Amino acid sequence: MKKMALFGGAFDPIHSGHLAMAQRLAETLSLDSVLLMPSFVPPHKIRESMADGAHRLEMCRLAIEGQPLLQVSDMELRRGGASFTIDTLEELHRLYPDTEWYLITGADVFCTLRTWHRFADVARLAVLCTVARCGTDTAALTDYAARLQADGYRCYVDTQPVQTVSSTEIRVRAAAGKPLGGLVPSCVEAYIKQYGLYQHAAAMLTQTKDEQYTEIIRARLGDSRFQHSLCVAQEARRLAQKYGADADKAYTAGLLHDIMKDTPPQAQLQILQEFAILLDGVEKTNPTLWHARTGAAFLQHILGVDDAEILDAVRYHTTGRVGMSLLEKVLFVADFTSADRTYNDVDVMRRLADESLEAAMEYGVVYTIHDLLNRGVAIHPDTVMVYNELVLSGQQEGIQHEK
Ligand code: DGI
Ligand code: FE
Ligand code: FE
Repeated sequence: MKKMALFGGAFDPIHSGHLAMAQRLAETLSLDSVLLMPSFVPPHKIRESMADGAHRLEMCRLAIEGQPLLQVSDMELRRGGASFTIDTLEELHRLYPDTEWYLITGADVFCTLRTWHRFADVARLAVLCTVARCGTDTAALTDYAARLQADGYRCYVDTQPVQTVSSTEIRVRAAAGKPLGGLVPSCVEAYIKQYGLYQHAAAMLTQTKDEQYTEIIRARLGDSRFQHSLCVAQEARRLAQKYGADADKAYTAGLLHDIMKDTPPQAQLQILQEFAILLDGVEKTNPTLWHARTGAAFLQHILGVDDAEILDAVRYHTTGRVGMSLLEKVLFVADFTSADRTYNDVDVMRRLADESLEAAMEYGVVYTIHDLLNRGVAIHPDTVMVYNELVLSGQQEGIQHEK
């Protein structure tokens, strides 16, 4: 049986680190060939500084010249639309029936494999492989692999590190007109120069965290959900300024709050499992509630967001809870009053949001509970409790006013 590996990625551009990984695994696993496959990037997800598919493909072709074990495939570029790795693996299995497949990913991506669309099928169709990188944490990698193996998945980690190369650094150097000094093969360097690729990349050096998060949610969300997130971020900042919450945190929380909203339930279940998050009874029955839990976990463990207030604001943005912080309330209300919202009572809600956060919250919670009752859907206990809290404190105020 032949042994082949799929090595997918943006390859923006392909560099010496990619090539070293491919060669290393080809040798240690005695592969017959490694297929480099540049990914299609949908138009609304393209960064300004990104090279288009034809260029990324051509650079891969140039880079593998004279290397018989490496091949390039334009399968995903030709397919168009964002491809899931599982679709590609299934097609490869059809095209090359008597082949044992390996899947090569970078070390950082390897540690997110369980969150991939139809991960169990991916792992069934390919042995999951990666190579450690100089200066990164090999223990984390081997731990992750050990847990995959304990669950019966086939994987392979080459712990002898290869050179760490950053595509970002290459793009930034290209933008500054600096030599790429061996980070890419010389033919690729000449190609980048010839076509003037990455001319806008210098801006990325000064990219703020929020700009990076914006790129991340742009890549993870459909267009309307992405627009919604931008609108909630702006609205959360405005409300934070009005009510004295931290406006920067509010903006960031708004950007990130729905980061998992377009992730299929199956993939969200994997995240829940991965980070040992237990759902309560109502959550179990209602997948629309999961994105708040998986979102907070993804932010904390994968994006490295360490601000507990932001994490809680995301975690409770759908159900609410008793004793919400100012930031939690701001995000909760902003999700109702953002510029993209068009439901019937949205102007009532916006007017209330300008009078009092609590009044707006109460209106929003009542609106949601009505909707859930109409649809015969269970109401999360946190939503019931925050409703009671809001109603009771409203009455308290009423009593004090009368006195
Ligand atoms: O993610 P968004 O669409 O921006 O808004 P969201 O996170 O507030 O999600 C709202 C959806 O969650 C809405 O369809 C109602 C639904 N939902 C289901 N069960 C509950 C619930 N919302 C609350 N607050 N409480 C529930 O028990
Ligand atoms: Fe949400
Ligand atoms: Fe939302």
